[in-house]
Parts: sequence; C-alpha cells; structure tokens
Amino acid sequence: MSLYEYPYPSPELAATHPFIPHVHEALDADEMERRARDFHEHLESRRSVRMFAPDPIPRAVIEHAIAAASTAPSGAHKQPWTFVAISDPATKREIRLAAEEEERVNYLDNRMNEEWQEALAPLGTDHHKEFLEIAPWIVVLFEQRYEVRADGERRKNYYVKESCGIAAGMFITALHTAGLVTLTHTPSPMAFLTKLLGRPENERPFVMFPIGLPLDGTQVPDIARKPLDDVLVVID
Ligand code: IYR
Repeated sequence: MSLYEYPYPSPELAATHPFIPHVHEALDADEMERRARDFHEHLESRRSVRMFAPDPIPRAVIEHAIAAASTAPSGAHKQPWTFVAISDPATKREIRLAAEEEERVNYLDNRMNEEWQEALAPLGTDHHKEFLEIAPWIVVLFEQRYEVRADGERRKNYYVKESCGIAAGMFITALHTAGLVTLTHTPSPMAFLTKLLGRPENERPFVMFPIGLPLDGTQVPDIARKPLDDVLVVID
C-alpha cells in the first residue's frame, strides 16, 4: 500500500500508534548551501588526538554530547546503545592497564599482521596508552545485541552495528562542536570492558572514546582527507 495514495497514518494505525506533526525549518537554497558549507568547514577542523591535557571537563558537557548522540536514528527505533562515562581515576587506570596488555600482544607478539602494522605506520601508534589515564573522561559505547525488558523477556534489536556507528559519529561531532577532542579507540579485543565496567550479558563494547582537551603543543599526522571526487559518485 503506497503511503502517498492513502492517508498516513491510516486511521487504523493512528488508533493504536499516535502520530504528531513533523516540525521542519524551511530554508531557501542559498541558506541551505551556506549552512552545509559552514558545517563541512567546521568538521574539516576535527582531528583524532592521542595527547590529552589532564584538565577536567564538566560532566554536563559529556552528558549533553551523549544525549546528542542518542538522537541517532536506529533500527526500529530501538536505540540499541549504552554509553558508560568514566572520570574515576582508579577505573581509568584499570582500563589503561587492560588495554595496554591487549595492545602489547597486538604490537609485540604480532597479533596484527605485517600489512596491518604497515597501514598504521603513519600514525606512530604503539602499545602504550597513557592517554587512557590522562584524559579526564573515557566514554565507552556498548552495543546492545538484544533488549532485555523489565519483565526479563528478550527482544531482538535490528541493525545494531549500523545504529551504533551512526550514534558514534554523532557523538564525535557533538564533542568537536563543544570544543573537545577525542580518539576513536578500539583496543582489540575489547571484551575486558564488559566485565571491568559491570555491563550485562546483552552488551558488547563497540568503541571507546578518551575525551578532553589537547595537550599544549599536540601534533597530529600530516595526512589529508580524500578529495570529494574520490568519495562521491553523482548520478543525475
Ligand atoms: N588498536 C591498536 C591498533 C590500531 C588500529 C587501527 I585500524 C588504528 O587506526 C589505530 C591503532 C591501537 O589502538 O594502538
């Protein structure tokens, strides 16, 4: 049944599932282009940073960024994510030690093959992860493989990886907009985080974000983004 041929929602649907008018800010074409260009420029200045200053960041800033991320679209609107925000120094230390042990195996015992290590060479990363203790916040995004309802019943979640990936992108964007820096960090394997942070069986760590201000004098790799022509195909 085409939504264009019948009223949407149908009276039957509206009777069981409430609908409300969609609120939309109409822009003229010039304003659209201006905002799109400005937003692109804003995002071009974002860089992943590995050297953090220890300066504290107010919890409210992190909470707003997580609330922003949680507006992400998700499969069947299940919002299959949990964000764990950590500023407790003892917990950050435990995370650092566990992550460094996993990374030691990756780098020094060659769990990452040569091709992978070659791809990482320009970033100059190694198994030391001091930033996990120095950054004032670590946020771990957990994916919820399935939902556990209040009565204990399990319900499937849909497109969990896609949903969490979108939420992660929106979180990174929110942090950048708030003047913070982060590193999209996936110590591998990350399973230790489930136990360390006391998360339930239905959750798996998806990605970890140390967050704060860049250390004074921080340098980043001189690497360029692909030009638009390399990432865009237009069919019109
Ligand atoms: N997880 C390791 C290795 C690593 C992998 C990728 I792909 C990167 O872009 C960067 C690092 C580490 O965190 O060092």
